[in-house]
Amino acid sequence: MASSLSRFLPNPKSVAAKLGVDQGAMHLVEAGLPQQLTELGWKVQFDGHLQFEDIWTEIDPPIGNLKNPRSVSRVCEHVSKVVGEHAKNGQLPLTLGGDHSLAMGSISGTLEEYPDACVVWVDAHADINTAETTDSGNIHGMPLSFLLGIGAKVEEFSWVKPLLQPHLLVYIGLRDVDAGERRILREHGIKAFSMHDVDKYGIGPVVEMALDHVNPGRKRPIHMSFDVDGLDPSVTPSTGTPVHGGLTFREGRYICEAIYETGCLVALDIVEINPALVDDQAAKKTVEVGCALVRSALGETLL
Ligand code: B3U
Ligand code: MN
Ligand code: MN
Repeated sequence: MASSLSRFLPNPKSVAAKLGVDQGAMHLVEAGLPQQLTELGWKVQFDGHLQFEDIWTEIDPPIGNLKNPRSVSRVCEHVSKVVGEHAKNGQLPLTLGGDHSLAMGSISGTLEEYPDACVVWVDAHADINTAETTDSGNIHGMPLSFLLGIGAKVEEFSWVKPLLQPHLLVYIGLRDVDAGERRILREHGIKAFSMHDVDKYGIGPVVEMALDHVNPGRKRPIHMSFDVDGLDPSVTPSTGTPVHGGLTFREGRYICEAIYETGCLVALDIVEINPALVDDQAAKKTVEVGCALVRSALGETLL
């Protein structure tokens, strides 16, 4: 097996409004993730801690109400090139966040190499606001609208090719979706399995239905983008925008195991771990859960 471990670590002036999320990746690596993957049989190529000091700019006034637009755009463009390069080499890029804006880069990189790839997005949030609908101006609440080409064009992000088709995106775990986002999901017929669906059907059938929607023959490459706030805050407390009523630890791992079992996974993101939040014990727990999710997605089995 060949794999690559790509890391995303922006300048301490993080792309997220809450400082500290840039440290998530560092903590996952220091907790031993590369060794854990080596033990699973992966040949891990670690790209090192990408700091983006030369890319991040202190003077970055909002465009509309988008925060840090130039810095985020440049960092994501860089991530897209790194991920695209690894994908081209037949490696499986694992991108560790950092906040979820980075998926704009990682998914762009995946789609360059695998234009027919589908996206499984695990999250409490839909991250599909546009420049017009966003209230917060946080770009981590918007990456999917750029990838889908929905909403007003923002010149700064013109490098993002709208290569993702709405029927190739599916969500699992949603429970905090803005009114404008609901409208977008409805208008574009985007399939979403909320926590209501997980409660109603159980996680096994939900993953099956999600895959039947985006990948009926299980032949398409899969990019899974996993926001740890998809899990319940009791499981992953150290994250910027926790929302009660999320996935259990087992449900989260089950999703990862089931995606691995398809044999279609070509790229993975784990994002939004912020070790600066809550306390050290919470951070340790969240990082351990993050490592476990990655191991499950990359082939760790229970028996
Ligand atoms: N939808 C809100 C909240 C949010 C989205 N993603 C996160 N928070 N992490 C927004 O800001 O767009
Ligand atoms: Mn997210
Ligand atoms: Mn989220």
